[in-house]
Amino acid sequence: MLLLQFSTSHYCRKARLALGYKGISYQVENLTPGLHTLQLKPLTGLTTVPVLLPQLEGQPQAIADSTRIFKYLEHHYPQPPLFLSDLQQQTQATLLEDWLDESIGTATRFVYYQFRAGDGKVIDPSLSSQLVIQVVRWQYQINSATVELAKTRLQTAFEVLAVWKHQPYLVGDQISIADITAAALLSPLALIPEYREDYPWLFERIKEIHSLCQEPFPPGL
Ligand SMILES: N[C@@H](CCC(=O)N[C@@H](CS)C(=O)NCC(=O)O)C(=O)O
Repeated sequence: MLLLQFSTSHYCRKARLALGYKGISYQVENLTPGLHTLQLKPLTGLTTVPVLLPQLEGQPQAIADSTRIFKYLEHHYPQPPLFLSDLQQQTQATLLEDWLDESIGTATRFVYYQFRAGDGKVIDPSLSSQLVIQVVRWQYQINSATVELAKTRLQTAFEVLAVWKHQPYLVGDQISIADITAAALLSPLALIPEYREDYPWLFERIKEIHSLCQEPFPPGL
């Protein structure tokens, strides 16, 4: 099995956490941002990573999008489960996953790249790194106004995810797609000191989930 990814992408981290939790052995291929479209478009019709190539007879050639990757893995590798057996709980986990994907993963990206272009420049001040950051900021229209909106969305996320303060899992009594998605998509904030100081419980859970999924901790943790 091969995972096409960007090494720093939090959506690719999400796919790796699921693969790791299920104990599936796989290899990764790190694509070059910019050139990635040439490889992905003919394969999936999309331009985003992660893309999973099962490389198995009778199975799809390529699965694009982290949500579809979850579904593929659960179907073909049901043990240990990431979907909850209680239907109502699974619906809640699905809703959380979709909201985290569509709203919070993007908000994290905005706040993270704003930080890396400002106070966080010291993390990697090299010209090549700063160039990539500027291209991403241009690609996603990341500026002080859009970052303010993203920060407001993150505040909502901290309120919703505060469940983690009192219980190990967001829904039910076992890890689910909601926990994995939250752990991956909020992980870039670990490099931003204010968030680390204000939400220590969040980063403790992120570490726990990474350990459960045998995935190295994200930068900053
Ligand atoms: N909904 C997608 C989002 C993935 C995504 O946004 N990937 C970014 C990297 S973090 C990407 O591939 N961007 C490149 C592009 O859009 O061309 C998923 O869950 O897989």
